[in-house]
Amino acid sequence: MATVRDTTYDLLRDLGMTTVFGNPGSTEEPFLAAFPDDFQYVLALQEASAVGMADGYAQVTGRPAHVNLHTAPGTGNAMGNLVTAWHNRAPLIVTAGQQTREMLLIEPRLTNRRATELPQPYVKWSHEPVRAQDVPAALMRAYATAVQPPAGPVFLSLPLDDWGQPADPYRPPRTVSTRIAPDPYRLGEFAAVLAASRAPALVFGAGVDRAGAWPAAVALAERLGAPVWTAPAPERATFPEDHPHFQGVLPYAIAPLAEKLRTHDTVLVVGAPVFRYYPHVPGDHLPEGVRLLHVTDDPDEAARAPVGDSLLGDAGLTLADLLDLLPPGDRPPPPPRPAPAPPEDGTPLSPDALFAALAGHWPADGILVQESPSNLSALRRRLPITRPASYFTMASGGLGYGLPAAVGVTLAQRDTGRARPVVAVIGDGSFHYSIQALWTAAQLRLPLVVVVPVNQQYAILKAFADFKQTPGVPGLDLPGLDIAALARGYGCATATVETPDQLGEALAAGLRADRPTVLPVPIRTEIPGLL
Ligand SMILES: Cc1ncc(C[n+]2csc(CCOP(=O)(O)OP(=O)(O)O)c2C)c(N)n1
Repeated sequence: MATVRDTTYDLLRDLGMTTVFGNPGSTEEPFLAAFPDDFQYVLALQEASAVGMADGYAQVTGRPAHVNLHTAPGTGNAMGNLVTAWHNRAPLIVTAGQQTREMLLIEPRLTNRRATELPQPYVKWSHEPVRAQDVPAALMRAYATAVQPPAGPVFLSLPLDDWGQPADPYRPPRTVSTRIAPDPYRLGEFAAVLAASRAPALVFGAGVDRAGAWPAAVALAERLGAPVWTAPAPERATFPEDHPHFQGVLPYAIAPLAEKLRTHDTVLVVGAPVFRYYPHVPGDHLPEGVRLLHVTDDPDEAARAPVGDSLLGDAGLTLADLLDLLPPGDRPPPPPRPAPAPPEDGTPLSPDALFAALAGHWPADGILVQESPSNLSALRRRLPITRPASYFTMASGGLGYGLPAAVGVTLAQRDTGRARPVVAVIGDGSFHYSIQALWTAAQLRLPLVVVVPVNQQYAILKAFADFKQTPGVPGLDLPGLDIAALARGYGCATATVETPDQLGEALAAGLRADRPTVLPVPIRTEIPGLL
């Protein structure tokens, strides 16, 4: 007689979910027992890394990823990156073990009290099945919830004695759609506004990359003769950044962002919130007379926008439909933005010099994973992203995502056979939040290269303190950390990098290696401006 465990594995297999990211405990062992040969268990040494890896993996494969956590403490450790997965729109199916049903009333050790509330509000659905026999169907519902727009994480709490129970008859997977087509009438209104616009501007967000819609985004920009910005603080790149229409990333504060749009009369935002602000710089959200049109597949994102008219729709489908509706115009292309001046020479390297060197040695088809807060502007200025699905960071602002995400992205390159090279740039502070992901990369023999700009401080927080005029904040310096020793301790290769040439050599060697390489690079310690 088939057990709940048997049918659950059959369902996972039929859903194509044969990779499990996790960290095991007693409450998970009955699920993991006799782990099938055709499944892969990716062991993380802490749950933050399990979730970050799964998020990167899900984004690259375009499919939900399974994370298996240890009851309440494991879910607690996972929470920061679960917040990120929510904002990243990463379809994660998070399962956590629960104590034996028979004992739950008296709350034995490792009971997950009010299990379904713990991950809230950063999951789309949270459930503990009422009967053991409901576990497979709950998993199917979790899957359907995770992948439908807006995609995101879901949570199931699964009592450990459920797995051996006799199962209901097997029900094969159902399918659901993952894209919303825009309302054609409202789309027609949007197209009419754009066609009549004197000076339209386009603002693209991560939704464009998730939808695989770079070609449609480029075609629309060229059709309209419009400049293109990326929406503030993007978690993915949205447009070829060497295209003459590309103007950069919009600032993440109200007044400076509005200022950038001053010469336009219509702004079309696709696949991003309006807008992802960070420091409060008050002002009007838009210059006077500017009309904003917003395309998103998330009703909540549409509802909370402070300005503009919105249309629910998948970024790719909507852009394709707009192209069908908009006739070729005769607007000249916008003037291209000026190229940055060459960076200054000398050691330690400035962030600009480091990233100019990285760009100079960048591997064809390379993927960048980024968590380097104060150096972000320099990195994005020097290393344009020119291909889709090539840039990943967190949408949330929570550190501890980039390093495990890079491991998940690299593993997905191997598992999908794409074999694209992956380079992570992780600040020397950010490096420590999920550092144990390095061990997983080493065990999996992944050729990930991690560049660590070492400024021995939380520079971005010093910039924020300057901006808010709050001097005297403690805890912003990071002396005495030996990044190379830590990396070696987890099984990674390291090399000394102080010059652009050393970076080139170490990068090439690291991408050819059969294990991860961590490259700490001392950089200058000036504090850049926040905006
Ligand atoms: C989980 C979490 N804890 C704390 C913070 C606050 N925080 C934001 S940036 C930052 C410093 C990052 O330091 P580092 O990676 O060295 O980059 P730098 O600012 O020096 O470029 C901190 C602590 C955060 N964003 N997330």
